[in-house]
Amino acid sequence: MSSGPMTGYDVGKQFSTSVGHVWHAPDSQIYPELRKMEAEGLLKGEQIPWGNRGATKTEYTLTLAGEAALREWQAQPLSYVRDRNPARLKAAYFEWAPPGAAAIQLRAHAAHYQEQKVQAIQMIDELESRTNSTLARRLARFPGTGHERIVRFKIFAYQGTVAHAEQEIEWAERGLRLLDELGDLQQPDDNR
Ligand code: VNL
Repeated sequence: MSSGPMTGYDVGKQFSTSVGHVWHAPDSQIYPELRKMEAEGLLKGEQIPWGNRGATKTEYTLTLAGEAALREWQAQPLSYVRDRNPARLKAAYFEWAPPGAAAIQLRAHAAHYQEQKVQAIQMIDELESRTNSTLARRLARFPGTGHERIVRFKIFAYQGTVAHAEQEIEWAERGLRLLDELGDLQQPDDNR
């Protein structure tokens, strides 16, 4: 919305090619959230023509109160939650893994983050070249003097994603070396 007026449909489309890479939200959440934000005065909904049969759709625009809420959000410290990491939890109990299962997990883990890394690098390219459509829309609404920082902050966010993905790949590889060292076949001693 801070990149310009949008319908719920546009939000879903833009999301999937921009901020959705760092903040996943299901499509089903979009329309109720837009209505809630309108009720809170953060967005203004307007009926605009849709097709040529007199139908309309709701287009939302960020209000001044909505902009104030964005600044307020940036001024607040993040609250951190304690870790709940399924991959780490599972790894901690690999002694219960059937033969080969731990290695399969770790290879899948590395593959997942390899794909995430590729996508983040691709997004960094789109941002650097300013070809990403959400970014292009956003830049068109701000004077050129502000463009550099808008782009740099978005690239900065994805650099975090790349670094994290690399870290996860290294961790999975470390685990595979460990399994190799341990023979991968160790079953838990059944001392009952
Ligand atoms: C934007 C564009 C944001 C592309 C993105 O992710 C992105 C934007 C934070 O202009 O809001 O990947």
